[in-house]
Amino acid sequence: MEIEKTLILVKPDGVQRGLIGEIISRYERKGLKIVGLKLLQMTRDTAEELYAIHKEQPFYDKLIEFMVDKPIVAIAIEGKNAIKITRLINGATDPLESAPGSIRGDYSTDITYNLVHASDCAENAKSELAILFSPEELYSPR
Ligand code: FUP
Repeated sequence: MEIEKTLILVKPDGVQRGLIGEIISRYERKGLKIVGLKLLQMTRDTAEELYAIHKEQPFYDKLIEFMVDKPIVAIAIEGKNAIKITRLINGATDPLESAPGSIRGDYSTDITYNLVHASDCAENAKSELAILFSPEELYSPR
């Protein structure tokens, strides 16, 4: 059993469409624990840091424009195999592959405006959490 922390973002389309509660409830119902939560607007610098790995991709500029200067919700989630499980809850990136029952499968038909982000491996989860949260903003038992 692997207890992991991961970063989830409710992207601007999820906030704008009034789906924050619906989206968060899916991770909670699964039994994952919220250990950090806030609404914020990412600066261009933060978005570029988060998506640095995609810098050479043709969709990069559109992705950055979509993500900056609009409200998003950042969620730090902890639980058994949280990285893999949150990505299953989110559904596949390709809207033709995202299964009904997943967040993207139920609420999105678009590969860019796809409601949620979840870190894809332990290394990225650690660095992405550090981009969005200071250590004091994350719950840890005393
Ligand atoms: P995911 O891990 O499912 O969020 O997806 P990726 O890491 O493959 O891509 C990161 C983000 O780039 C996606 F959430 C949306 C965007 N993207 C596009 O806009 N077009 C593409 O063809 C692929 C990804």
